[in-house]
Amino acid sequence: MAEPRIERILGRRVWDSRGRPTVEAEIVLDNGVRGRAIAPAGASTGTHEAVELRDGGAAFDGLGVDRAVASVNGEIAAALGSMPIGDQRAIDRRLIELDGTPTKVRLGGNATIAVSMAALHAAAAAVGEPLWRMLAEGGTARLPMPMVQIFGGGAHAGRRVDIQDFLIIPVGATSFDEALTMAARVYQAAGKVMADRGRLRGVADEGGWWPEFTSNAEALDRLLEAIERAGLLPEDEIGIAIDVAASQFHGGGRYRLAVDGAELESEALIELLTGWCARYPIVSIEDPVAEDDDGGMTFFTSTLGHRIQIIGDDYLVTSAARVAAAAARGACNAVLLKPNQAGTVTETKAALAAARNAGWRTVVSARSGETEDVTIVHLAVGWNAGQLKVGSFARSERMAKWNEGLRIEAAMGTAGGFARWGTG
Ligand code: 2PG
Ligand code: MG
Repeated sequence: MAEPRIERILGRRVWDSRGRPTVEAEIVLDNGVRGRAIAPAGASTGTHEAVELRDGGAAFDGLGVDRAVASVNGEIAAALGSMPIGDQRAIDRRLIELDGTPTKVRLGGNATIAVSMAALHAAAAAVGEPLWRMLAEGGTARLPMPMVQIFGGGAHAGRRVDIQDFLIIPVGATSFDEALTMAARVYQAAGKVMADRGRLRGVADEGGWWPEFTSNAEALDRLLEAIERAGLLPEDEIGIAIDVAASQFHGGGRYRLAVDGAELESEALIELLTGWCARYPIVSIEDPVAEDDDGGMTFFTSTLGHRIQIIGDDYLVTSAARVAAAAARGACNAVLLKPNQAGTVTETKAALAAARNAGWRTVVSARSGETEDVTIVHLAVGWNAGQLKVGSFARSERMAKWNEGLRIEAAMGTAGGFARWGTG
């Protein structure tokens, strides 16, 4: 039987978890099989990442996606029409060439990633396999260790505190299901910790509790309290992770921690974070310094890289070239993989390969603006990425991902594996 080919590509405007417009792409093959995906959207975006094409103007505060949807229905549909669905690399190459810019500013990274991921879904549906299994290509597929936000912050919580994410990693878990159960306990306990202090004010963008704190460090104190209140052991069962997202409070060579009333140079910020690592069971820090602070990132990694995971997000923007360059200068030991930062699935996979090449760990991640789309869970499992970060343990755009992981774990049965902490 002839290989199925792309017959139609449909772009449409749908809405994300912040009630903002985003792009959905649907691919219809000539045998009637379909694949669909939705682009997510960041709030703390890196300067070097693929551009979300937005319309500007008055409507939706300039965040309309009519131009990106038009890219899908127009140029992209015409260029990809009749391509065989089985060759993702060729499809992504055509998208990259068609756009012709380093950051996909012409067609829109939101248009290209929606189409690229829709193609993956169509390809899996065409061979009748779950996406994760197709992506594993017969190799090892494992459920990832979850990284779960408990308190929001930074750009996801009106900058109520400066640090963006206060998260936990259930390092003692031996299965995905057990890891989520532990995360659920800490999440609920954290809510009680806030309620007891009369500080429960709802949740931030990714479902983490609103950070009603008097300092950044207080968030860590309350997180530790929540872990203990949940009846779990800090360090042995639950590790703490933070996403500093330092670019967000960096300017003119200084870091302004508004809630702490402090203005620090790179070295002082690193000293502060190093102090936190001594006081709290922190196992992972993301973007400890700003996206262009190469010296700071190398220094931080040389100081703490042997003890904790140091993730580059805005710093690496899911770029294989930036990962390789960072590895060469001894900056970071892990990469955050956000498909829409790269703009295609193939480029995301290349960043993962570059990280593996450097001996790094890899963390597949959602964005702060999400939807019911669960593609990233399949990427994390099928590529055996090791870790998955999708925000907190509330709001259905987050729970859709965790629940998809549970379904995959159940489908894998006894043959399934779980990326225990320390096993990459
Ligand atoms: C991050 C992400 C997800 P955003 O910084 O890691 O938490 O945030 O999607 O806003 O870039
Ligand atoms: Mg980040």
